[in-house]
Amino acid sequence: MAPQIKYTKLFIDNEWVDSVSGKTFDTYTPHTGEVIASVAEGDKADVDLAVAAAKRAFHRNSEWRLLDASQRGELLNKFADLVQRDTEYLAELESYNNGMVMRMAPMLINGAIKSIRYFASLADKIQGTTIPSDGEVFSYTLKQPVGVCGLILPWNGPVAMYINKVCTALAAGCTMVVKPAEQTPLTALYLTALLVEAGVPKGVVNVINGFGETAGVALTHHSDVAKISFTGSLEVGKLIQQAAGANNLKRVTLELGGKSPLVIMDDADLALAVPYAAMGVFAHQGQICVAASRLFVHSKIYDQFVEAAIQFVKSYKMGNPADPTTQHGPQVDELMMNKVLNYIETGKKEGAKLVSGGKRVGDKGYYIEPTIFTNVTDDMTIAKEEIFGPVQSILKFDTLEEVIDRANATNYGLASGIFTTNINNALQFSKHVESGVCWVNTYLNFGGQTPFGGFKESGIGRENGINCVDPYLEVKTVTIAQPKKF
Ligand code: TXE
Repeated sequence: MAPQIKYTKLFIDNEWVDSVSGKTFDTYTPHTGEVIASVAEGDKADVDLAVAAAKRAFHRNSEWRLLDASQRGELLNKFADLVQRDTEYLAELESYNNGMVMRMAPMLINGAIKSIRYFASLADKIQGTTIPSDGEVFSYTLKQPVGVCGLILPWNGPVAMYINKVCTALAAGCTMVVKPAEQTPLTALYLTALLVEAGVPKGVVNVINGFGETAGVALTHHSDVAKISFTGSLEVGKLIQQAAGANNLKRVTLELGGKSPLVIMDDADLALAVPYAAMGVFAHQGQICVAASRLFVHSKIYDQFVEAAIQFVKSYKMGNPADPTTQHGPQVDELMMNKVLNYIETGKKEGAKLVSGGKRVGDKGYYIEPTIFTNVTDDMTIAKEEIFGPVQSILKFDTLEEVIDRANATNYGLASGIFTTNINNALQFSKHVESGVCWVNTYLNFGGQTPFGGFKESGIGRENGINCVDPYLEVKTVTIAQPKKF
């Protein structure tokens, strides 16, 4: 049975409201392509109201600013309890609106709950330093919340992305306007209702559903927004950086795409490497920023690996993401499905060898078979551009030196991985690979405790980890004269 949809409006100053224009837009389920709800569509006028509410909530005498830091932590822990209480519903709603398979959605939400508790634990550990300045003075630093934040979310992991950004900003003491992706607004709205239930004060968290070109642009150009945290495409990341430069020099955190290399050495344990390589690129139908979309396999084991990879993917069960036995669901929407199918056609035209999958399945919903290309070379489009779909491109290499250079020959630098039983290979690769995350004999291993973000054009800044609140803080140095004699 489809999950009940409870919230479809905008959320401003702790009220569920229609948009100023009265406009709405439809949201769909990727399983069938059918409309499942009509959602209030915010644009500049609504963003202005939401930013004004967030600004009031940031005033030094507001309820929020007067909370103890430890009370912010308590609020987040209460929120974690509520997300835990409603995990099943949230997972079903995520799956319904986004197409994430039910084998995965509750797992991700459980991970996100741990992250909330981790961020909660940081709220009262935001500390400055005392500084031995020269002269008769005493200096110390204060770390203070940056102000109103604009949090722009992608559609590929709506619950996890909301939790990451909102809870980090709350731990830091900021107020915020959230813009969920237009494809997947529903779980963000429900999570906001849970924050209200947990007791978040008025105006601290506001949510504006809407499109990037209208609501997103209004937020990134707003002079009362002190910071933007964005996860999405490289193209939009660059626009956000430009918008920040064009007006008030907002602080910007960007988590963008990737073309992540996964290397399988000839000494790798293939019983481990084959399933991890498949999961690395097929999990969530390839719609993950760290997808292992360039799979480099050593020439000595190339044929054996390819054969095992083809056999492995045959066992994948495709179908309705709501069925808990389904491993492979639909792409998020028609646009993304067609984009991926185009990449598959380009791969064939440019001479890669299609050895598995490659086709759309059915004519309802947005299903694409898990697809494997062999004989892929570095100059091919499918080896260079982010596909964001279930396409495994297998390339051949001969030496570690060579594969490190080839792995780094990209403008992206988000994730990487190596499977090897030789510690020196692992150490050399992890030292020289240009990526924000490097996995050795594992892949897609995340946690609130480990920093996450990209080198090069994969982004700016890090989320998660002990310093995750820093991008939401300003450092203030206070220097006080100390009289010599008294
Ligand atoms: O992303 P967009 P799209 C990559 C992936 C995918 C491609 C396009 O390769 O194929 O991006 O996906 C908002 N100002 N990733 O089109 O447009 C938008 O409303 C302000 C990687 O969905 O970047 C949404 O909320 N905001 C990725 C969010 O930005 C704007 C996750 C992301 O949308 C805006 C998703 C603008 N001008 C896609 N334009 C990852 N890193 O995980 C759009 N938005």
